[in-house]
Amino acid sequence: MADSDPANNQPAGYVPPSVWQWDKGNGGQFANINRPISGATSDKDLPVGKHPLQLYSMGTPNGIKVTILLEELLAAGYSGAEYDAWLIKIGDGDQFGSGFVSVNPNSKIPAMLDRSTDPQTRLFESGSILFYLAEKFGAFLPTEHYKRAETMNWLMWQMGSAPFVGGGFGHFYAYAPFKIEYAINRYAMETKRQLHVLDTQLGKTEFVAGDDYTIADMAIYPWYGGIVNNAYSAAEFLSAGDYANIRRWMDQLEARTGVKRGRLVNRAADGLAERHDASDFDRLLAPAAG
Ligand SMILES: N[C@@H](CCC(=O)N[C@@H](CS)C(=O)NCC(=O)O)C(=O)O
Repeated sequence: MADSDPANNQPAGYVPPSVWQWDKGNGGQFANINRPISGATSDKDLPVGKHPLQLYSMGTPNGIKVTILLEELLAAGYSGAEYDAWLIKIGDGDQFGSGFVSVNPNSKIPAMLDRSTDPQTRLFESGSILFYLAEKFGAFLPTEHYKRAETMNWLMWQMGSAPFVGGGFGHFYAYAPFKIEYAINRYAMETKRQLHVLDTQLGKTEFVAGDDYTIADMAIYPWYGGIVNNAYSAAEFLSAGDYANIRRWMDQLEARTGVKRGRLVNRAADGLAERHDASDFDRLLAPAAG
């Protein structure tokens, strides 16, 4: 551990104890659902609808990656991608119900069941879900060797990088109970570095992995497009308007029906809490009368 004068620590005088103890009341947003152990805290079955694919999720950046892909598949005519989307309220701890934990032992959305296979297939980790669906339907994942590898490069880049944006920058800038300059500077630097990586790539290619629109775009857009769209109210702080290539790519994606629909799913406040049929979107996406 780097040497430091405890007087400069935050809070002043803090010295990490030899054995860490769980302080339930740390005051940060989400403190009530964070625990140092895994597993179910209540017995609760998951609902099951009529379609083969059952999605248990919430309309966060990790959640909408999957609903964008499902809506893109449906828009492209893959009717087997019909799905029921159930809302898992992570702020209320729904991810710790026994049914959810049996699908995702990591207690995080998104999670999915494919009931068309025997035995049925459980899915967790958004990148794994995107890959599974792209393979199952043979769509949005190129088959040529180089293009497929490049798509997976960028999908894995997103899965490895975005936790620094959400769990790092977003947490310390927006959710921590007080502002820590060191932490905010560290993660703002890394978030801007990642935005620059993406902007540079999109200066060379139409979509992230090349000429084709793929699951890599669907994974990356909710996070980095989210920052440009002012997630954490941080667009100005991060000068997000400077990334013109990201903006150009976002405009292309946001014009797509699949992206428009996917962004609305499992959002109780400003979209569809649940989604069971394409007609569920009608009241939200219908042109305003008059
Ligand atoms: N690496 C996971 C991350 C999933 C994740 O962090 N989900 C968050 C919401 S975006 C969650 O469920 N949080 C609830 C909790 O931490 O208890 C993925 O990509 O699926």
